[in-house]
Amino acid sequence: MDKYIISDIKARQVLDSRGNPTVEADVYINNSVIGRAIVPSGASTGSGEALELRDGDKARYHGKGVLKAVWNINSKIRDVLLGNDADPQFVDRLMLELDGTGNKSSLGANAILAVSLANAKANAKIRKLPFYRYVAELAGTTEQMSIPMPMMNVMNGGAHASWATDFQEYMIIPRSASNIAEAVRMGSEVFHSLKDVLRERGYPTTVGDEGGYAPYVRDGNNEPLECIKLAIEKTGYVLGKDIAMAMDIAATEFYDKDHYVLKTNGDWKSADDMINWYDWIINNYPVISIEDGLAENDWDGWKKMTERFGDRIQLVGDDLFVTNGKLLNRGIKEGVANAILIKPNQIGTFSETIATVLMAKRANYGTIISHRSGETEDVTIAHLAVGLGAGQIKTGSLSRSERIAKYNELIRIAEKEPGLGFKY
Ligand code: 2PG
Ligand code: MG
Repeated sequence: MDKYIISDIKARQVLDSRGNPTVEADVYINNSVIGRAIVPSGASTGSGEALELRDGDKARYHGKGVLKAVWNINSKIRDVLLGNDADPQFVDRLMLELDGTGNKSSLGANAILAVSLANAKANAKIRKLPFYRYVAELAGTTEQMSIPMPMMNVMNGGAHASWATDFQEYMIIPRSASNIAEAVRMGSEVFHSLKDVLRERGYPTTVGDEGGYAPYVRDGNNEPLECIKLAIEKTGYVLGKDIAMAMDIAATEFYDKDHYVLKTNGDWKSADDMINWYDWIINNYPVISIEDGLAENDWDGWKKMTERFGDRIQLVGDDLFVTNGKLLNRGIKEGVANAILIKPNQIGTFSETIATVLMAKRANYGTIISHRSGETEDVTIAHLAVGLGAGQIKTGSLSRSERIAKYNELIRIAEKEPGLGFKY
């Protein structure tokens, strides 16, 4: 057996797609290969997420610098890992022990994840495997590998677009596509038709953080659904059959103690009101997936919502589960949600991310590997989605290169692996 030893680690501060600092790490194995990873950053974050360490020095980057996290890598983490076996599980365990907190607040989840992913990628490289294949071997999912069906976020609202709408994401799912190139083409065509639909209504076509259009629509939260419907039909696709819709409500963002307060018009809504609203939506539009329809602490509401729609549509827990095995386990036991959004930086290590995906799969929960609203050119999530056979990916609109980079990587992977298709 070859021995794979960590021979060097180097981290630096770089920028994400919003122009905020984030952590990039390089991990060297056997003085020969380097794995590199950049950590993304969320805006609508769940309270249970692992801690993203920021400097808080108001004089630099408005307090958002990550030099402490970078220093933690270049000193503490490097000291512990250098000369050690590069096995990802082992490396992640060493970092968790060094951190010693429940939420990675000592070293920072951004520091830990950058090293964790960079190390995993270096492991793949030294074995001369594409990263998705290495992930599959490690997770035991080689037989389940597939190309993920994308959920494309063509209209942005909420915290990603200065509250143009209360609902955060309006997505399209090109479900009749037979391969990823076709899915991307369908998505791009609808995205451009949507531009015409919005122009006809006199709306600007500037985009939000994830590259979707973000107009302050006149008719509130339902109008984007109507615009997208028109765009799908205008492009010549059959609504629902060729292209379905999905939403991320991100309801935690407008939850206040025990009710929901819409920021666009001040309306108060109970969980029941929200559930009835979704009922109307899924009866009028081909919405087949709703993420964070209720807030992360509204477990009673979530239970009702799952009882009501759980066998009709996909109900995705994002802020609710924060990629955390303990919270997912509670969801499975209590019959809450039927799918989980997977964001490596919510939990903070490569191995814990894999464990959560495997737990969800065992419980027959849908799995969607996801970007963050603050992204980078790093395409690791495309590989995770393929290798783990997650089935679905959420990586933004059909504009802005940090989003497109993941679609482009999926096109390359599919070309290399003609035997892999959608398993969705
Ligand atoms: C979400 C994500 C990604 P953020 O809520 O699902 O779309 O947003 O990264 O801001 O949490
Ligand atoms: Mg979400």
